[in-house]
Amino acid sequence: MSTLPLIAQFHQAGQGQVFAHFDALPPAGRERLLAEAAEIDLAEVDRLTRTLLHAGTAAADFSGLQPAPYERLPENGGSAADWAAAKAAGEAALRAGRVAAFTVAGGQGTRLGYDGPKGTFAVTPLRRKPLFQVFAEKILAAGRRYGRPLHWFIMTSHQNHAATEAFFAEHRHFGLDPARVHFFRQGRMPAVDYSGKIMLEARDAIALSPDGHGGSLRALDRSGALDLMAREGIDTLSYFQVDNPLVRGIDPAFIGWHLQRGSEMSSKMVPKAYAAEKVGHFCLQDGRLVVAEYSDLPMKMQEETDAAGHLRFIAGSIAIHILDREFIRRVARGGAGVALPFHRADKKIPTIDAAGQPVKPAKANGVKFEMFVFDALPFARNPVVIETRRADDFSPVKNAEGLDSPATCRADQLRQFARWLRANGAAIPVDATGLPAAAIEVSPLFGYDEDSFAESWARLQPKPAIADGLYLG
Ligand code: UD2
Repeated sequence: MSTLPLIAQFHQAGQGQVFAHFDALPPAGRERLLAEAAEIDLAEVDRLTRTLLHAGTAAADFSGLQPAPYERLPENGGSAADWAAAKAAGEAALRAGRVAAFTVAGGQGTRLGYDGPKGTFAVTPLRRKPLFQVFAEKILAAGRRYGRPLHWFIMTSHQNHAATEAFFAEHRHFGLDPARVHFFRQGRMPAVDYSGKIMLEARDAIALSPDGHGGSLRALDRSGALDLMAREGIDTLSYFQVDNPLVRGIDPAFIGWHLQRGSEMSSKMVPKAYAAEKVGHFCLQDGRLVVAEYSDLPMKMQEETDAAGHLRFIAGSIAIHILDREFIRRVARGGAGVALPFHRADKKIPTIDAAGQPVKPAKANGVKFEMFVFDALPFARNPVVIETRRADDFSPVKNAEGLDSPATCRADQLRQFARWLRANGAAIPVDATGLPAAAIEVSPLFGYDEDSFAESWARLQPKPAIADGLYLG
């Protein structure tokens, strides 16, 4: 760490342009700029500029890439006994209070065109519950079921942190104990132009943006979340994204597979629906588990099929993981070659010209740097990938219309509720895709997976008629 004053450090690193307008700023503007500059690790920016910017965008090396093995569901040839043992082990861990939930909610929701933290987006078919409420109720219900209320960590961004906290306060944390809901901000990285200069967004503001969901590992460490987990006897963190209300956020079988194998990081896969589906691929490279993103893996490889005509790289990553607490700490601190790599994204970055006037670029004018959480997998001991049913775990809200939109997610929720009802003997007509005609909704507090649903349904007397507008709460 240099002992030079901050501004001098920027000059020395060739980044003096950050302070070009400093002398003309009012005190509040100076303070803001200095605070933002203090967040920046100049050595890291220099390293990224040399490796990711000036070295160009060399295509990733996919030689020797093999499809990763995974634990198949019993219905697809996996061992029912192994799955039952995993579930029992996961339930024991939940009863022992070893598990916490973790949601990454720092993204901007740009594609959805929704203004506000994405977790506040209304998503359920009848009650229009926001995403955060769906997760909160699942966590509350799982805590009651296993007799140990769960802690829930939520990673926000600088942009949506205050709004997220206010939303929870306004809704009384959806019934959760506020002392067990923990918000923390993810880190930020400066954007650089094509000559490696840190960009300004305004005369008193650096162009900073979230450091990617991979930044969650550092943020968990920095925020004290890992220490809190250690104090509470929690060693297992269940990670999911804010955009996916179908997720089994607390899944005993998944937790059990992870713990029984002594895994440091485990993941769920779904068989890809079609070659061009936009998910990462679980692969083996030099014997290590890696995820090759859809934007990186050449389409020819994505289209390869095996002798039976199935996609060869079939294992799609749906961004659901379990992480070991001390593994997070190790990766966050970046010891002995285990640091997460950064990825570059070329973007149109609003900035200012030499006179301090705003510039709205028409094409990409710089680069942002992001980390991805799945890049931790190659460092993990004994990583496990398990198969899950898409219908039970994955229906994200990403786009305003079409694929992965509020409409497709609503239909998938309705199908899930209808499946649970039918499996327990309720007569509810559905179409060929399993979609019921009636608008129904099951509160996670009534049932958040098939087991908890079956228990509540068995207790329910008299059974309600299935009609439009039925809410089981
Ligand atoms: C991600 C995965 C993709 C697939 C898909 C499943 C990447 C690069 N790709 O695609 O392989 O698994 O999800 O839905 O991850 N987030 C933050 N901070 C950030 C950036 C993102 O918290 O700086 C959160 C964001 O709030 C969201 C999640 O990470 O919950 C995913 O972000 P995304 O929408 O950028 O990922 P996507 O859809 O490109």
